[in-house]
Amino acid sequence: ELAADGELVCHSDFAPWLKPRPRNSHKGSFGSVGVLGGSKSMVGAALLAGRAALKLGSGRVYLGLLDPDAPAVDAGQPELMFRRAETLLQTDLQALACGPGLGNSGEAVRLLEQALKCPLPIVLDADALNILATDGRLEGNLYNRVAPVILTPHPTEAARLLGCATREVQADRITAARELARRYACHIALKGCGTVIAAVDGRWWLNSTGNPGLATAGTGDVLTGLIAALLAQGWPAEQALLAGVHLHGAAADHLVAHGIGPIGLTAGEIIDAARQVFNGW
Ligand code: NPW
Ligand code: AMP
Ligand code: MG
Repeated sequence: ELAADGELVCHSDFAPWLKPRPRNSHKGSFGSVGVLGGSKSMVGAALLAGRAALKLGSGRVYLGLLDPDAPAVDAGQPELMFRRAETLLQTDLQALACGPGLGNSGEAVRLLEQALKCPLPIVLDADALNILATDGRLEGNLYNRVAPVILTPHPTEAARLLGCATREVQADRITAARELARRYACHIALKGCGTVIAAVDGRWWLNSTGNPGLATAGTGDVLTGLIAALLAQGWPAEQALLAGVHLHGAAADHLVAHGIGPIGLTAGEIIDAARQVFNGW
């Protein structure tokens, strides 16, 4: 029932997972997301991922920030709960998002290693990918995992993971995405204009939603949070990835259709638009 090789991502790829909320549900019914990231000067990236996870329906969202001076509350989103980065992984969670603003300190490497050992579905983005690309020891943690792993590299992160140049990734994006899926035994979203999604088993898709309004700081961090929210709500990794990428682009298209962007569209605005589009699906 899923798309064959090289199909465009479409609604029917994940429609069976778009379920109405049961009347007797409660916050525990919709999973808890943990976001690991936010080192000095990049706390905003983790906040964006956490806010996106919250507004895509996670029952609870916990942030584990590495910056010791980071505030203990998000004044713009006080629903988010804060943990010390070391204690985040001891929280009862259903999905993890690692990487937004994580940095590449020794502490970041150690925490990522611990996160990969947790039996939870996990999205790795941004600096988690950069660490994976530079620290050969971590790759082994991916192969014997039972819970799924999703990598969401932009072209330069993909190039680091493949040990090649960005222009080589861009010259054949489909091959690059499929090679990443094979090498790292993960589901892949190779981001950029026309995001390519590759599943571990070799199948791949192209996403047609999105526009250059997304070419601004923080939009990738938002995508990470959207996907983590679906994972925490029990979606299978492949459908969470397809739906998250499609929704992220559709949210940007919705904003442009309403005259908000492409120029000056901000990552935070994608979050509310994604919520609106998702509730209409
Ligand atoms: P160029 O040079 O711009 O043309 P990095 P990062 C290239 C956090 N953030 N096609 C790009 O190319 C993240 O979460 C924090 C082609 C450049 O060379 C990370 O932790 C924010 N090339 C950390 O910052 C908001 C492309 O990639 C290189 C491309 C670093 O992440 C911002 C840059 O990549 C940010 O999210 C494309 N489509 N896309 C916050 N508010 O706290 C990218 N490139 O060096 O990995 O830096 O992506 O900014
Ligand atoms: P990042 O580079 O990690 O912040 O991620 C940027 C996000 O914006 C990814 O989801 C990209 O696919 C998306 N994006 C950036 N530029 C474009 C574009 N020109 N068209 C469509 N999507 C884009
Ligand atoms: Mg990014």
